[in-house]
Amino acid sequence: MFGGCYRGGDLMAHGFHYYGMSITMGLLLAFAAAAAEPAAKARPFSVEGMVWIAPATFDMGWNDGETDERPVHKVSLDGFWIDKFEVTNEQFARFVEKSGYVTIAEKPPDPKLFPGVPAADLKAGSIVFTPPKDAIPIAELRAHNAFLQWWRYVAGASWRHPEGPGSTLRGREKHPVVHIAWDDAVAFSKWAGKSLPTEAQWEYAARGGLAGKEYVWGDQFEPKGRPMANLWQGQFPVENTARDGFRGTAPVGSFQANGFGLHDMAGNAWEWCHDFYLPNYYKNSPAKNPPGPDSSHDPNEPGVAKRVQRGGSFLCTDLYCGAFRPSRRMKTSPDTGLSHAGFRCVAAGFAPAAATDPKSK
Ligand SMILES: [Ca+2]
Ligand SMILES: [Cu+2]
Repeated sequence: MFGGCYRGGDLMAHGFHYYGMSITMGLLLAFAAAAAEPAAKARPFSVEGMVWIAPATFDMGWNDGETDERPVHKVSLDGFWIDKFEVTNEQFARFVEKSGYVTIAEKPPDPKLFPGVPAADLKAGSIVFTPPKDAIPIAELRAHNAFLQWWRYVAGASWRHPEGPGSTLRGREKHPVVHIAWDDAVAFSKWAGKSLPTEAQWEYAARGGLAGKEYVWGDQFEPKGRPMANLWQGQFPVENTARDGFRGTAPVGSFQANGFGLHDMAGNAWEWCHDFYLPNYYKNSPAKNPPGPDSSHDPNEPGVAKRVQRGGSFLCTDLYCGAFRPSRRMKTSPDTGLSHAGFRCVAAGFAPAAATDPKSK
């Protein structure tokens, strides 16, 4: 069913996403689907730190990728603003300070959703990448539930404590905030007067003005042997050589921007999109400003509505997942936080020239 493997690999490095977050969460004794916080009051957004993306038509998708990246199809977008960087810890901290928002990972799971689990075991927490001691043969990386060997539910882990209690954000103020569930990202975006990008907006922005390129920087994975994004080098999941300079998240903007001036559209942290996940959406998605489907379906985990994540993370390798290609789609249940997942925002508005001249249309 997943024959559309990229470079003979598949999502084995990230079977976690592959098999579905909620299964994983059950297996890891994870947290409940806490209700979303009431939306914080919206306010006008600031274009500071944002880039204007002019209206355009582009080819969305990738015919050599996974099945759900096909077919390549024309999409037209209105202009929009998008954050140059992934939302950072210091930006998220400011939001929390002003709004009093509490993320899903910081709340204990609802016992009603975990009837068989002793109340004492239902501790607030999140899912942390925890490399195993011993190497995993590549064939086993592909095995069902192999990801349980490198993901762990850690009580007390949250955006404030990315590796669990005892870990802090000291020195990571400008790293992307992680352990952010979709609902958390939406709450931040509303507070900031923004929203989450649609898949189409995200992909067009990621391509940076290039057409038909495999990567956000061009055709070559590592031009002149130089890592172009914060990814994973070495034998996943035990050997992390950090040849790109970073073992975990990197300060946003540590790597060269794409053609639109956007940083980390590949690697560093996964980024939530607005859209529900539907594998065959491209077959009949609207040609103009596709808003995403009305509902979700993941054949791997029917019955769990999922949202899309894009861009890959510091755990992605070229050998296994290829998730840092701009067309690559990931799906995750919206209540799930992970130590490699954050977001960035978009906003509707006017082109910069129009914005500064009220007389122009
Ligand atoms: Ca790295
Ligand atoms: Cu990956």
